[in-house]
Amino acid sequence: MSYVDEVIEQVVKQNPAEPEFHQAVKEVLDSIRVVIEADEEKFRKEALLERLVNPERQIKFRVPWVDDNGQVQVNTGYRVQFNSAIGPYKGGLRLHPSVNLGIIKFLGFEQIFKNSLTGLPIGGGKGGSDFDPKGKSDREVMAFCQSFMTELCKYIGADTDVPAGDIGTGAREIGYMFGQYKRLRGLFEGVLTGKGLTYGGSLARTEATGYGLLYFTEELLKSHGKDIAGMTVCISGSGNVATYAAQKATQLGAKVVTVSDSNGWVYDADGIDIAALKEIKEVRRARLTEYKNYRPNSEYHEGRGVWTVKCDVALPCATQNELHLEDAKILVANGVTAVCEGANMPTTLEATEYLLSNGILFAPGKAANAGGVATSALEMSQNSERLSWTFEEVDTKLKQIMVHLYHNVEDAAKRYGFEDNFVVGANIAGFEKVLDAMLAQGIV
Ligand code: NDP
Ligand code: 2IT
Repeated sequence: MSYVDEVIEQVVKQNPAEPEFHQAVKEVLDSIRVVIEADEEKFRKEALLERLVNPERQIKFRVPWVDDNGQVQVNTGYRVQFNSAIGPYKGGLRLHPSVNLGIIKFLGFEQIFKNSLTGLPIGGGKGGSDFDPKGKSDREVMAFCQSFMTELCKYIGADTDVPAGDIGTGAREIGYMFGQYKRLRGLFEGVLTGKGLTYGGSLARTEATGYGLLYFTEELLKSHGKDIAGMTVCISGSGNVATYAAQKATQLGAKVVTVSDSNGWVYDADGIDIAALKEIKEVRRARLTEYKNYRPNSEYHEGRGVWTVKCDVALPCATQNELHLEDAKILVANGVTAVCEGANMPTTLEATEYLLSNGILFAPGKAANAGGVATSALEMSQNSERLSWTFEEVDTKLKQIMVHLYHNVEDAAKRYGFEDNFVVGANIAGFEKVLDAMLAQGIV
């Protein structure tokens, strides 16, 4: 059996009940097969792949907190410090009831290659908890965040591991966590990114993942002789990534006709009203059912359905495995040109294969959504030099990073004979730098 297949089999056997982690490992190892097989015996002897798929460290801890009724609640906290070959661990914290070790490991594994692709010195990590911020009071969220950080603060630091936001973790949660870290460790340092602007946050970090997704998509289309202006775009999700993807797509002259949440989805033929979306989601923390009050001509539908709407560009921006094979078939039948992932691993392996084999321009999340973590690294730089850059400075750097990233991925795919396969291109380009650093640093 080939070394790659051996390690895939081992991962499945040694980590049962972690299907998302298996999925992420299979996709990456399949893509880098050509690199490994060029020198298989050397890599096998070095146990290079075993070292790649085993986190350097994984921390699991109890998070007790008191709810508004005086009842003690207990959640589970995680931080997986996956790979520090090219820099301190970097990656978000997900707060969602579906969180378990396998989900955090898949996200941490993806983050290794994504962070490498940004060209910046950041390693891969991820964390979170099965705590659900939805429907909780601000005091309950604060109580959870303080308890979570009371344990997490032992393992992180501005030069060791720098967490940030992800699903369920926004500016409010980062603020409470930063406050508690500072109080416990006595350090005002860039230990978290996505901070508020008055205490070390970076301008444009809020917008960065969505904006970066559109800079990438625009460059991808441009390189294929197409212009995003005038195109119809379907977006799933209505959180941080979806909102700023919708905003930038609209600014670039495209028309965004859908957004969604875990209950249902909105179709607005005239183009999503970004101001209304922000007020509903960011200010009022309400549900998308409210959107109709702002735009009476729009439609609200219960359940899934975003991918049934005819579009030129599809941007899944909600969560993993939200775009299935049936959805891919409808998108192709409706003449979609590009599918670019704002979320992490939103497209199932079968759907990805279907899109690729039908000649759709498909951009995997680790490339297309890297603008968020890239801007986090820019926030770390600003914190280190104790300066803050203007919105334009950060946004210009973000755009340069995404355009460069696109061409790097495109070149890597071409170099190995997989032209226009950006899955292979992203995995190889991300892996090459990590591989070089791991080999140089010896057996650690
Ligand atoms: P938010 O919490 O701001 O928004 C998440 C959105 O996705 C909400 O609309 C939410 O709906 C929806 N959603 C979450 N879980 C599910 C589910 N199981 N089924 C259907 N819909 C769901 O998160 P972000 O926008 O920050 O993150 C979205 C995706 O982008 C994630 O995959 C994340 O890992 C990825 N990402 C985020 C980055 C960032 O900088 N924030 C950077 C790179 C990637 P509801 O409100 O109903 O739960
Ligand atoms: O998936 C991701 O890249 C993020 N949630 C952002 C991580 C970060 O450190 O900004």
